[in-house]
Amino acid sequence: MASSSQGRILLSVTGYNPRRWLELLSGEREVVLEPEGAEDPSIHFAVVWKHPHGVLSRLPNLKVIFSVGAGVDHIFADPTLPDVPIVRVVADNLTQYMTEYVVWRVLDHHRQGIAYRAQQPRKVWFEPPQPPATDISVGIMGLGQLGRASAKALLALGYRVNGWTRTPQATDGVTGFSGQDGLADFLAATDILVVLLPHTPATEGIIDHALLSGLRRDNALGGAILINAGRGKLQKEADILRALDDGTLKEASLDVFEVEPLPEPSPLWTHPRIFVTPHAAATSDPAYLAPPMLEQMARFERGEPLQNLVNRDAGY
Ligand code: NDP
Ligand code: OXD
Repeated sequence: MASSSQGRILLSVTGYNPRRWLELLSGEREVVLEPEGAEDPSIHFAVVWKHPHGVLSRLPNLKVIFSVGAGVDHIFADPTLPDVPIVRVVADNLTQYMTEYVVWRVLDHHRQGIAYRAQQPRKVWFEPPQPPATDISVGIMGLGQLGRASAKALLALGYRVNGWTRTPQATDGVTGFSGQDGLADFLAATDILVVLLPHTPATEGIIDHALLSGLRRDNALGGAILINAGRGKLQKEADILRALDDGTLKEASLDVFEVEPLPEPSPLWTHPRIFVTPHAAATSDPAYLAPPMLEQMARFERGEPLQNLVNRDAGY
């Protein structure tokens, strides 16, 4: 039940219908749906996804920004972003979705899903080479909340797993590499590349032809595979197409794109060796994410520390 002493929430979501967020958040607090609420001094919290730039800096008493997603590049894109703490999503439900996506895409490429889907309409009865998971190395760029859980699931299936991070990390069973110095060795030991990095100035455009050329293609799968569920701005799509055409890459699964929704004329839609999903690897389900967000607001008002804070310097 909303009380007048509580800070109000500005809900600013673009790209999808905010109705469920509105219903759930307003069960406990007063919520103002942007574009209402400009300059409202009683708004202390903003819950945002791709908010219009400028709306946050006009709130005189804004205390905390909550991202409805794990990624916060959509928040840092605002050049007028006020200097208040930013909380991002870390939730079992989201992690579960991403783990399912990664395992699904790795298994599908490994078990020749693309080849079989091409064979079936032609009624071809042919079994391509089938290496065991233990002969395949999956390299995960970004071993954070989502990368670590995906690594654990892949290890349980028998894959060898490498991880690449900004700072050195130790994850059970994962061979770790970090920084620019570790990148070439990480790629050279990787057959299937899974990208779960945030989009920051340091990672923008990192998935280019030169990087893909570093992957191990003389491998049990007959070529290197790319799976990107991090952000579209990490990848150079023209380079991915070139890499598929010149044999640098065998296949790719892409959930995220330089421009979203993926424009209708994009050749990625129809490439026979690319599997496209519409930024759906791990959906933010308000039924799971709104309650902990409200709990954090209550904790903050009791003077307790916020959890899952974004590091502004690192940009994620
Ligand atoms: P975390 O912040 O928990 O982890 C980020 C990881 O990336 C860390 O391991 C970090 O390294 C690493 N990293 C960051 N910058 C660099 C760099 N410059 N060089 C090397 N490694 C780097 O994020 P999550 O795991 O929660 O989420 C990752 C991303 O997944 C999100 O930012 C978002 O973009 C994307 N996402 C996509 C979804 C979808 O549906 N497609 C859904 C949810 C998230 P270190 O360990 O050293 O800090
Ligand atoms: C996220 C996303 O960042 O859905 O959570 O992309």
